[in-house]
This record gives sequence, C-alpha cells and structure tokens, in this order.
Amino acid sequence: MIHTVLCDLLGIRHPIIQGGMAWVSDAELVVAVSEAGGLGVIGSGNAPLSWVAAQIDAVQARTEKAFGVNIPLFSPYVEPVMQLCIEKGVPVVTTGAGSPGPYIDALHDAGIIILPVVASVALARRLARQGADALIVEGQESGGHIGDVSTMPLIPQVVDAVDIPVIAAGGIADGRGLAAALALGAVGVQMGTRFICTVECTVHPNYKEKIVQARDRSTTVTGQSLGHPVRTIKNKMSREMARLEQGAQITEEELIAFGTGKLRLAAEAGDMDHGSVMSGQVSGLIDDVVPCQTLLERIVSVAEQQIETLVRFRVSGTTS
Ligand code: TUI
Repeated sequence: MIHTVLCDLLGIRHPIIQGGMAWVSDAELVVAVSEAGGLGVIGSGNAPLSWVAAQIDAVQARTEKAFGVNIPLFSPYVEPVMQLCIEKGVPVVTTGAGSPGPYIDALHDAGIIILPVVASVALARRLARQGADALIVEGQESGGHIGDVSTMPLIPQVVDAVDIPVIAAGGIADGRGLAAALALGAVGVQMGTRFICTVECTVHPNYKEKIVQARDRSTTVTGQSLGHPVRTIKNKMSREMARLEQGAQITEEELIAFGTGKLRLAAEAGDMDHGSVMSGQVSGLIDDVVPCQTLLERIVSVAEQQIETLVRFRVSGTTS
C-alpha cells in the first residue's frame, strides 16, 4: 500500500488519478478506475451538457466511489458544466488550459474538491492563494494541450512554491514513475495516456493500437503558433498541421478550423491518418492493454518495490 494525503483528501485507495480526456474518458472508464481504487475522471471536453449529464448519471448509478469531472476552460460550456457538477453532487472537479480562479468559491460552497491542472509556478502560486485544494502539475511530456516545462524540473519547483498537495502529471505511466513523483515531493500522480490502453476505455481500438506500437520519438508538438501547443502521435494530420503552421498562406482562423473535430475523428472513428491522436511521450513505454484493476495493482506494487530497492540497496550501495 502507498497511502498519502491524496488518498485521504479524495477518499481513494491508491494515490492515482485518471486524467480527464475529451472524447476518451466516459462513464465506462471512470467507473472501472474508481472501483479499482483510483479516481476516475470524466473528460467533458467541449461536449454538450446533455452528454456530460448522462455520463455523471451513469457513474453515480454504478459506483459509490469518488469520481471527478474535468472541465477544459476553453469549452463553450464551462459555466453550465460547473453548474451541472454542483447540482449533481460531483465530488471532484479538475480543470485544464486556464485558471479556474473565478469558480473556486462556488465549487467549495457546494462541497466540491477542486484540483486545477497547472503548467507553471506562477499559476500554481495564484491558485494556491485562491483556495485550490491541491494542484495537478503537468509537464510538457503529456499528451494533448501542454505547457512548456518538463515534469522533472517543474514538480519540485511547485512543491517548493506552495503549501498545498501537488499531484504529478506528464511522463508517468508505471510504478517507477509513481515512485519518482513521490521522490520529487508529489503526493500522487495523474496519468492519461496509460489509461487509454485499458480494456475498459471505450476509445476506438485503433487508438490503443497506435499507442502500443509507438516508440520513444513517436510524438510531436503542433499548434505553438496558435499559442495552443498540442502533443500527438506523428501522422499525416500532424505533418499537415506543421506544414500549414510554417507557411504564411494560411490564416489563424483557417488553421483552427483545420484542427477542429480531429480529436473526435481519431477517438470515435479510429482514423489514425487524419485524426489528432493526442498521446504523451510515455506512449513508447506502453505495450499492453490491461484491465484497470490489473494496471493499478501493478503500478502500486512496482512503486513499492522500487522505493524499497532504492532505500535498501541502490542508494546505500550495498549488494546484500
Ligand atoms: O487540458 C489539458 N489537456 C488537454 S485539453 C484537450 S481538449 C482539446 N481538444 C482539441 C484541441 C485541443 C485541445 C486536450 N488536452 N491539460 C491540462 C493543462 N492545462 N495542460 C496545460 C495547462 C495549462 C496551460 C496554461 C493550464 C493553465 C494555463 O494557464 C495559462 C494562464 O492563464 O496562466
């Protein structure tokens, strides 16, 4: 068992959060993760309110365990989805791609735990002051929308800067990653990509296969010119996006229009050529599709062994 303050804060067995992923993490995955002892998180993306409501209802009908809803702050439905979470008594809200400062008090009044995803020390400090319960601190190794600092330097800098719990994200997919995050001062981890390759994830099978086939250098970042860098697996879509970004012939509006709907194309239709296959640098580390229960048990068991080995042998230098 690895028990941290995150387990107490969220009422979970293992200090592991499943990152909310648009078009990928629906009720099926969330129930599986929460039942297995982690925190499952619905990815509301920019899906309509009715879809999010149906996912919350489905989770609440199937588990008593804690779960969350992720709200990317560029969604056109931020306010209605926040309101929905309040009405339905969702235990945890995570946010991304911006500052949830203006919503913190209303969420707290409803008894909701708020875990913003941040990618910088400055925003971490601000949200700690504004009352966030803990912070998910995400390095640029992550899939999807990212910041520009890597996990290894970012986590300890945020740990030093704030006095609320820090959860590490970006570049973590196994027990060694969990042990490393704890060594950096985090109280747990959030993983997205790793949870795509689970039996219960309802994403198109081509998406899982693409991650299993990926290697260390299989991902790339596009969208920097728009101020929205996004990490995906390299394919026709990412090459075309990079070509359009380099050329001066295309307007920002046209570039945005080109990217719109492409994540859904990959996740639902399984189009691995023209879709945006958002995935982290850990893609090369993932080589199987397993049930969530197996995954969580394996991660915790390897992390325990890793910590034990480090303390007993490697760091002390003895061999017996
Ligand atoms: O939100 C994410 N990752 C995402 S959201 C998403 S949905 C999407 N769909 C289509 C195209 C593009 C995206 C896919 N992946 N991660 C959390 C995250 N938040 N990473 C980085 C940040 C972040 C960045 C800047 C958070 C705050 C921030 O603040 C800037 C500021 O205002 O200071």
